[in-house]
Amino acid sequence: MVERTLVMVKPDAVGGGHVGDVIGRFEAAGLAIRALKMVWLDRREAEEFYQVHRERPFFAGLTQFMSSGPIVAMVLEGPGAIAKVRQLMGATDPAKAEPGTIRKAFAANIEQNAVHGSDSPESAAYEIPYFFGALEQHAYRRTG
Ligand code: 3AN
Repeated sequence: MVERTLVMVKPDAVGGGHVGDVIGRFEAAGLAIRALKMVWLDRREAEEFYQVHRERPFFAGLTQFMSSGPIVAMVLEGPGAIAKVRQLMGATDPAKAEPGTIRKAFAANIEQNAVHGSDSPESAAYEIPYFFGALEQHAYRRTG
């Protein structure tokens, strides 16, 4: 099934100069970029994005980190895009991430872990419109 998923290059990977590498991995895997922009979330915006984690012990640290610098948000599309992105990202904890994954390559720890991808169609349905309106998503034909 063709799906759309919300991906973020997190502040650690933006600061580390890995934006191009991360996006390149998704493109090389055949995913189509439907929308893309750089955003610097404020604390309240990060809290709203991660509201499902509000009760978790790491919520304060996570939202502080996610508002510490700009992120690059994008919508990626393709067959099974949600699972495909999560496979390319690797495990949440980079110490457990498979070799060859984005988090294995770039993540410092479980909190500063380089990249985000929606974990379900329900999450994608909340996360995509959080960043992008209909006019910012583009259904061109990918020829390469
Ligand atoms: P994923 O991003 O792999 O879907 P989630 O949804 O469980 O992981 O967690 C969302 C984000 O919260 C993670 N990307 C990570 O930055 C942070 N996080 C998750 N678990 C922990 C933890 N135990 N300690 C610190 N931060 C965490």
